[in-house]
Amino acid sequence: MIQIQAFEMFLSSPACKIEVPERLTVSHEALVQSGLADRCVSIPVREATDADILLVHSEEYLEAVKKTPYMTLEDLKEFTLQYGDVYFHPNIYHCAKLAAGAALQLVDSVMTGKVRNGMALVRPPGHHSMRSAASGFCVFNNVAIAARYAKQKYGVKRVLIVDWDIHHGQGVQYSFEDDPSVLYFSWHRYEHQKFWPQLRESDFDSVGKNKGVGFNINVPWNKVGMQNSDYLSIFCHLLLPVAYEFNPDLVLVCAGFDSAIGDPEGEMCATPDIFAHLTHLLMNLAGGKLCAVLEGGYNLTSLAQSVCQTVQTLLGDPAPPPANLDGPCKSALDSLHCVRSAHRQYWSCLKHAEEEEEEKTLDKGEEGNSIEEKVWPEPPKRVTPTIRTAVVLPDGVTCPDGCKRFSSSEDLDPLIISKLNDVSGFMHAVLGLLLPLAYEYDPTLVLLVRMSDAGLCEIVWQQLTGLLQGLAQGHMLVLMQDGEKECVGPTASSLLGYPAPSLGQLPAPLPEDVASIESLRHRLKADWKLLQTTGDFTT
Ligand code: X5A
Ligand code: ZN
Repeated sequence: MIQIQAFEMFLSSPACKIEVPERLTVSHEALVQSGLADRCVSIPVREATDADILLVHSEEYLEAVKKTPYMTLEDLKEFTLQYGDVYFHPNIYHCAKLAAGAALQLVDSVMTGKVRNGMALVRPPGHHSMRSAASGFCVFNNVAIAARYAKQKYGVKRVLIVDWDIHHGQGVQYSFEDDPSVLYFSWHRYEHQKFWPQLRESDFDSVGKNKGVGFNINVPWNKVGMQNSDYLSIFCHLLLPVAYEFNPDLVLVCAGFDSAIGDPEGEMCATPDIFAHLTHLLMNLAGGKLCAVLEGGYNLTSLAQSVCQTVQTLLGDPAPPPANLDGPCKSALDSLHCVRSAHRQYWSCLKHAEEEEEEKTLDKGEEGNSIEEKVWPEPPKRVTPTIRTAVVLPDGVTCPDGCKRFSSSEDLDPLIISKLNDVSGFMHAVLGLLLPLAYEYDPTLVLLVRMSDAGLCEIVWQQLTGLLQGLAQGHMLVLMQDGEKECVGPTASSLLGYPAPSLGQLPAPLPEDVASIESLRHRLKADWKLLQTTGDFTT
């Protein structure tokens, strides 16, 4: 689902050099050129109403912004000066209402089941704007408004906001700081508070307040040049375990692509194809209900490629193999370690996280990854298989809809994937051990064997199959035993790309399971860099 909000009129030369209308036109053009636009349902945009905007912003602020279309350029300039890094054009109030309204239309479409998921391509962006202030190119907080709206209109109990934009969405943080029903996760260029917006409260120790304590997760990047491995490590060892424990009813993504290579603001080195994986990994949460809303992204080439990667994954196409997963850098591991330590008291999946050492010295002058390389290959051409799923079935088992039936041959010798019976322990092993290992191994085929005595409930099995489809370009072979006939349907559903049902709020994993998983992780982490969770080899 795509919504384009493209009109914009700068008088002569743009006041802002990077947050430009071309961001939307190149993104849309790339979606059209790649054939992706045709496969999306277009949802009409609407203006957010005053009531919508007031879900997050103050009446005084809304009234002030309302006056901007009638101001003289002089007055506009002066109005702008009270805020940081934002530009008011006579038309921006209108555009900002449409940007927020587009996010709400997307929420409506996903919550009513009109579409499974979607992306709203909007500007101005939203995540920096606060209750009574514009900031960082943002006027209204599109995603924060969408979260409150979903709670109010659909009774959504828990909303996960994943902010993968390279700036800290301080506006989102402030909106939900003391609200345990909205989990806000943000990673952002920080450089020990040297990078905009240079806030003390963007650091890892801002964990939320009052009832919302534990529900604000900040991952500060203290170096530029972060790469695919750094992003994937944070997902496997922090965001995903916490997200599964939180069990959201809806996932909103502050989808800024200034976290991709080539971006002049972010100066990071993650390639556009990483967004296929970030998206994929979130798609089995909340029964697949995911709304991505564009935030930043200022390198037009990188932006357009990243948007396509995200949309193609939302459409269900297999993800390309992620480029250069050679392990996280020291600085990323230090950040990961700090966040896990700060949150271990709030999340049972992090209970085992190593405690913060007394005087951990960060960044001993070690160089981060090089940012010299600003040229990157075009992401590999992604395929849409004509037949997505084939099944080989014994007689008497009906072929699930949407699958192609193959005739069966001889018996197959099954392999054991895991003996863990406890759901939390199992998910802990999948997210913290199996996924990072598998990503680093980069298989060409995933062979998944279901043992009849595995004791895995169907939903966990579907989660596993769903998550592993991010590997090997989705090439997966599932072997099942005779006694598992009732699981053919759920398995096929997952292979066909239907999101797995939610697991419910996960209890703490059994200590003995955690202990065995952790000891295995420790044994393997010397050889498998994506298994590391700290920069210190000995812990
Ligand atoms: C949405 C977004 C960036 C503001 C940068 C100001 N804003 N220096 O990416
Ligand atoms: Zn940004």
